[in-house]
Parts: sequence; C-alpha cells; structure tokens
Amino acid sequence: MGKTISTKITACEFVGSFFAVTQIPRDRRPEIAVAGRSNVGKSSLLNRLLGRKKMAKVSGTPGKTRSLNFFLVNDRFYLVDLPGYGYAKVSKQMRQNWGELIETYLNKSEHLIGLVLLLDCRREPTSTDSQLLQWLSRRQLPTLVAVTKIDKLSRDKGIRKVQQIEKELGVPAIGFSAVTGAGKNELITAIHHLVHEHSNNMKA
Ligand SMILES: Nc1nc2c(ncn2[C@@H]2O[C@H](COP(=O)(O)OP(=O)(O)OP(=O)(O)O)[C@@H](O)[C@H]2O)c(=O)[nH]1
Ligand SMILES: [Mg+2]
Repeated sequence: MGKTISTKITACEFVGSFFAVTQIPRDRRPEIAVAGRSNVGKSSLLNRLLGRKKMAKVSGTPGKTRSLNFFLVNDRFYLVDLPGYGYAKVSKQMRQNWGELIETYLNKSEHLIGLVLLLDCRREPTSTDSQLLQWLSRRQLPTLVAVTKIDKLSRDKGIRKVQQIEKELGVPAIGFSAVTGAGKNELITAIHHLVHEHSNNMKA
C-alpha cells in the first residue's frame, strides 16, 4: 500500500545562519531554497509557510537577509532563506559578497533538490530572475514560482498575472500573500511533492 504524502508542516526549527557554504548542515537532508530579488517577500513567505511570525527576519528595508538561513521542516527537509539579489543601495562589496554566497550555494550544495523563485506581482521579472531560471532549467532543478504580495491586486488581476507568468516563463506559478495566506496550502503541497519525488528517485 502506498504511503500517503504528508502535506502539513507539523514541526519546524531554525537551524542557523551561515555566511559560507562550507558551514551549512551536512546531514544529507534535501534542501529547497527560496530565492528572489531583495524585498520580494522571501522571509515573509517562509514565516507564513512555517506558521511563525518571526522565524525569518523581515524588514521594509531591502537587504535584511544576508546569510543562508536554514529551517528544518518535519525533521525531513530544509527550507533555505537566501539573501535577495539586485538591491542597489548596499555597497558594491556587499552586493558582490551576497552574490557570491548565493552563487556558490546554488552551484555547490549537493542536497539542493528544488527552488522556489519569488516574483513580485506588481513588477516585471528582472534579468537576474531570468538568468536564475535559465540556470535552473540547465541544471534540471525543479522550480516553483510564487507570485508574491498578491493581496495588492484584485482577485481577477491576480489570477491573470499568475497565468501570464506561467505562460511567459514556462514554469508552474502560485499566487501568494504573506498577509492573507493565499496560496499557502498550494505551495506547501507542491514543496512536499518535490521532497517526496526526490526520496522516491533516491530509492529507485
Ligand atoms: N502586502 C504585502 N506585503 C508583503 C508581503 N510579503 C512581504 N511583504 C512586505 O515586503 C517587505 C519585504 O519583505 P521580506 O519578507 O523582508 O522580503 P525579503 O525578500 O526577505 O527581503 P530581503 O531579505 O531584503 O531580500 C516587508 O515590508 C514585508 O512586510 C505580502 O504578501 N503582502
Ligand atoms: Mg529576507
């Protein structure tokens, strides 16, 4: 009899903030990273998914998350909050450091099994967003897009925006709001499916 896939988050734990890829946990649990431009809502999305208001640091000022933040979910997989990219107002040196940290993590992490790319519903994807998507598709890494701050659009406009992004980028997209919780269950289910598929592939 097939085991049913759990689609709930029953436990989560903040494991640590890491400033170098050499420091990240080495216990071989799969990792799913949350990426996107600065201020798009990565940390807010994680807090909403994890059901904790202050698990990940949120701020109105872009550039809040500066390290790789690991959250262990259901003792089974990690969600990783990444620094945002494309924030112009930090020093060139800082931008370079974060860029390198994200790039090294994406290139070197052996247990990264998928990525949630966040796009703001009121902005067009940037060239960095597109580069990241191309890189993910070359690496054949499963990708989900979350269209964030969907509470800022009317219901109809939100639905149309999500459809437009799916069509343009060719990846599944989910409208999400950290304020109302819209898209939360759908995104959690999609993440659990990634983890489940991965563990099935490992067994095969
Ligand atoms: N209305 C609305 N505001 C949101 C939503 N998600 C995030 N925000 C706001 O957007 C701002 C940035 O949110 P963060 O979650 O810190 O964004 P981030 O992508 O983690 O930013 P960095 O860590 O700086 O890259 C904060 O002021 C949040 O309150 C949402 O779904 N709806
Ligand atoms: Mg953040």
